[in-house]
Amino acid sequence: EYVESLNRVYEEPDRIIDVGYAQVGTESAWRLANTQSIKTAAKDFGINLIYEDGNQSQERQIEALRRFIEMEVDVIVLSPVVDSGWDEVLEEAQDAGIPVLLSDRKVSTQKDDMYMTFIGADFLEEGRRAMRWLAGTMEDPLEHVRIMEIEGTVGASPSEERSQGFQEVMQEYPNCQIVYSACGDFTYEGGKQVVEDYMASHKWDIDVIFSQNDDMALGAAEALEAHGLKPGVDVKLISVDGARSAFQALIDKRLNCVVECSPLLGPQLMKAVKDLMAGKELPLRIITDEKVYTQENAQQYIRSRKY
Ligand code: GYE
Repeated sequence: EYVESLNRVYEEPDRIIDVGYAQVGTESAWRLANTQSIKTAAKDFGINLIYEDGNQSQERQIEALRRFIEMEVDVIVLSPVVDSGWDEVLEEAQDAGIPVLLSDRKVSTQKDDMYMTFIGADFLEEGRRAMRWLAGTMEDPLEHVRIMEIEGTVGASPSEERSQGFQEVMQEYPNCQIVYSACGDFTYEGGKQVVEDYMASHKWDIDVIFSQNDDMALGAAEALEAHGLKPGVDVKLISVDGARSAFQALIDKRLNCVVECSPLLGPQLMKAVKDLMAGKELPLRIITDEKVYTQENAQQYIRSRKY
């Protein structure tokens, strides 16, 4: 279906490739680093990037995709804010012969040939890693652990899969229980609000907070401190992403564990665009390499952090 757009490039091999890129928004440190990585890589690869910020709204992202189709870009890159509801517009892109690549987050569609590849992290594994770390810190395996989960955007693949992975491992520890779960929308303010809301109607009885990103974890830490609790000591805090601010929080002992999720997808993404336009076959899934960081090793790694 994308032969038409490929032909345009084959006929003029020196022509610059136009990529329409629909980003989620500016909700987190991760996202800002992700945008930067993609913009820089586009320049390095000599690709013309048409950037659209979705401001965390699917509607805005769909409008952006329709503009890209209208402009007849060569390739569309989508980081979908939520995973469902894309069938119609992806069908339109397919009908126009424009290939779509997914960056960072996934979509769930009726048909499975609606995109060329998905470049991003293994969110399920990130969730499992978070719970495995917690299990490794429990001195008494029968110790009762009350967990608060601060979830990212509702319906986004990282939120759903981090939860799922965490719970999958948690099942092996019947003494561990998620007693409260609420959405913080991947923002600092959102994380803070979840803790504030809980405080407003409960006596504090949480041992561990599993926050699905750094910004929400740091917001939660601020809220705990405002109520005289010490994050990292009175409440264990686990986070995902690995932004520099989270490394600093590990060093300051306000955070206990960070499961890495790299936003530096730009080079892989632009390489995929080039390969696609050169008629090469793309793997259906490109996964990034990630680690787990703690108070013990944060100091050693903080200087080499790129985001
Ligand atoms: O963890 C969060 C961001 O989709 C993996 O989105 C990404 C997530 C990331 O807002 O910080």
